[in-house]
Amino acid sequence: MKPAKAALTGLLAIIAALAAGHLVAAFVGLSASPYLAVGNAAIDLTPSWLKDFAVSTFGTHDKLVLLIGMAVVLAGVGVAAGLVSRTTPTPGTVVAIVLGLVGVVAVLNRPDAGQLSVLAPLASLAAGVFVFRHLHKETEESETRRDFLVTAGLAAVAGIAGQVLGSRTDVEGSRQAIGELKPATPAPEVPINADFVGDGTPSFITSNKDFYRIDTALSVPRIRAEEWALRVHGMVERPTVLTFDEIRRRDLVEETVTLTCVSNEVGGPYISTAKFIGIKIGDVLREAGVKAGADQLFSTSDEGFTAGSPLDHVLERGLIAIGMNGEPLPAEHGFPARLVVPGLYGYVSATKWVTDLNVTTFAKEQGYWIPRGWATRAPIKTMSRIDRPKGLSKVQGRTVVAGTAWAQPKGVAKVEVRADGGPWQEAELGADVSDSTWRMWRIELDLKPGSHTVECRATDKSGYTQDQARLDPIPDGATGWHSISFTVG
Ligand SMILES: Nc1nc2c(c(=O)[nH]1)N[C@H]1C(S)=C(S)[C@@H](COP(=O)(O)O)O[C@H]1N2
Ligand SMILES: [Mo]
Repeated sequence: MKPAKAALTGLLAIIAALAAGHLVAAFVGLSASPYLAVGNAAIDLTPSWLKDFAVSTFGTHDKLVLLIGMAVVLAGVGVAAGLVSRTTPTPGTVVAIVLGLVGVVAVLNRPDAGQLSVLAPLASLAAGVFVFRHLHKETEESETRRDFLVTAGLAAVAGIAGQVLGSRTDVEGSRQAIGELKPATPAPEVPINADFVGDGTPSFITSNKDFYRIDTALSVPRIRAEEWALRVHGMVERPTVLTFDEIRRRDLVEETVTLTCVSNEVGGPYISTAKFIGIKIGDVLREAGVKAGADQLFSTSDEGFTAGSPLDHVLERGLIAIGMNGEPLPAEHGFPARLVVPGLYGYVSATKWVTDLNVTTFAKEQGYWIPRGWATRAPIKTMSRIDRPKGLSKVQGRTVVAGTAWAQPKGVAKVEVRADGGPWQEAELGADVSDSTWRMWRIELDLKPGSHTVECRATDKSGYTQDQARLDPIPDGATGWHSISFTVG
């Protein structure tokens, strides 16, 4: 086969593969497009120095530069695959399969990928192999030219159709169009002595990427901000509907809040803290005029999850959040909007992808988890957790015990630690950021070589000390003192 034809065969196979995947992705979520998924994977895998370089060199065009760079590399691979397949189509076929599998892996690793998303890279794999082998056949020059033109035309149509259809549900595009969210009232700076990361506590603010995640949805709901609206109705004088733009045009507040999951075991990981940006639910409900007798705010999400919160608590503290740590909410954390209510476990308050607020009574409506055995009312329990030493670890030298404690919305007043059932000793506390957040602590213990067990307990600002009795998370949250056993070497 002539080199020019061989090169073009490889190039067209690549283009057809990408276009086919992009088209299928339009139906299963554009983030499943192998081209975009590989790009996103590249972004996630990029070391931060290179990311910083890219941003400082290309600014907000850094993503475009990446996509163009990928296109150039892929074109090169296609041409090379064609050229090494001049006598037999086998090498090019192998390249098409390998690239297809890279797409499969990239798509399966997307956090927002739905169950069907693997269909998109599989379509790419099939299209790549088929087109390559079809064009590779020795045919008359005129027939070759026709086949090449038809392939290029079909690929262009598929790619453009995928982009147009897919962007209807392109959440990332919608998120990015929102740009920076500037709160009129920013949260106070978190002081550097709020955590003891060096001693093993989590960082005070959890990054969006590391924020714990709990939801019942099989795939992340994909809602564009432009198409989203929040209905406010029920026992109110003036039912209303709020759009995303109406919310963001209001004076936005920013609050640092620790979210906590009721299903957290003693010592468990389902707790994280972010700076949430939004508006007060209380303002919205007071404008709507709450009628006498209502005692529950019943919130419903786009995909059907529901939560019922005590109305008085929500009027005082609840937020309709549209931002998290300076960005629009990530899709997994409820984009375009969610509820955040300091002091209540997530399952009775923190509805993500929220679309409906019904002011009602507890007698009338039950949230998603209530018929499944969980309590109707679930204020967060005063708790503490040891983060270091790790269980069964070996500690050399002095023993620093460090962890976190929480009692939203009361706030943490004291954390005590004891070793081997001895006397309680008061730990040093991190800066008191807010009663709606966790509080880090640390203490140095003088322990002899050998095995030891340490326990911790928190006291909140109401003077209540957390319960020793070990209770399971169901129905309204675990209790008990966290304990860790380790060896001093
Ligand atoms: N739509 C929806 N919202 C939801 C849930 C859910 O399953 N679906 N889970 C709730 C629970 S149990 C918790 S603990 C918090 C967790 O929020 P996160 O995933 O942003 O950490 O969201 C709450 N909001
Ligand atoms: Mo939860």
